[in-house]
Amino acid sequence: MRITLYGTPTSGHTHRVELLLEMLELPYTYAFTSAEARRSAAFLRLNPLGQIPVLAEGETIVCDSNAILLYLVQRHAPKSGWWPEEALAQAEAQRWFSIAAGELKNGPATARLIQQFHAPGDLATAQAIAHALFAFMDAHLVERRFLLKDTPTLADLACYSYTAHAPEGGVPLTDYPHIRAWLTRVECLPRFKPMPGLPER
Ligand SMILES: N[C@@H](CCC(=O)N[C@@H](CS)C(=O)NCC(=O)O)C(=O)O
Repeated sequence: MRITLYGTPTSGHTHRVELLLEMLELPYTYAFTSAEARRSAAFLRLNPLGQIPVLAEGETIVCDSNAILLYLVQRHAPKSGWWPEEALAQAEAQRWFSIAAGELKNGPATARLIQQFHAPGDLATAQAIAHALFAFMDAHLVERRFLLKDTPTLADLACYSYTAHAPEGGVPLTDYPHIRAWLTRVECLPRFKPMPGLPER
């Protein structure tokens, strides 16, 4: 069944889904969905929250980036290791999904929206949330190659894009060597595709 991904190239939420589609080698059509298009009646029928990304596969519609990641793996690559099988590892992966939708969104993603795209908001607060998260992540990655273990999982894809692009929100990664090494490991995975404008670090 043909897959369509609704999103924009500069949305980190969309990018994490693109990464997985590329890495699973699933063919898909990209439907560019501008901010105006997200408010159209046709798009609101797909996602009443008016948010990208949305994934359509035949009659199946899945909204929310992390939900889409899980759907794609369970539907197309259930034994691939992208989502762990053991109970505690699943809980840890879910924790990183929550961090991606919480601290990562409210910190680096929001700082980037304010600084790069002139969205309203409190830049200093978003940057402070980002630094608190990155201090935790950097310590977490001292003894790990990836967020859960030694092989990549959906937790890494959910957290990659907005971490790599944090400098666009005035949050440099200079003080976080283990995060930088982890970003490079993700970028070395087969079929990795960058989000446009990947900052130097
Ligand atoms: N929890 C959602 C959040 C998605 C989200 O915030 N998307 C932004 C773009 S990155 C959006 O569509 N915002 C509404 C808009 O810009 O009109 C997810 O993970 O997919």
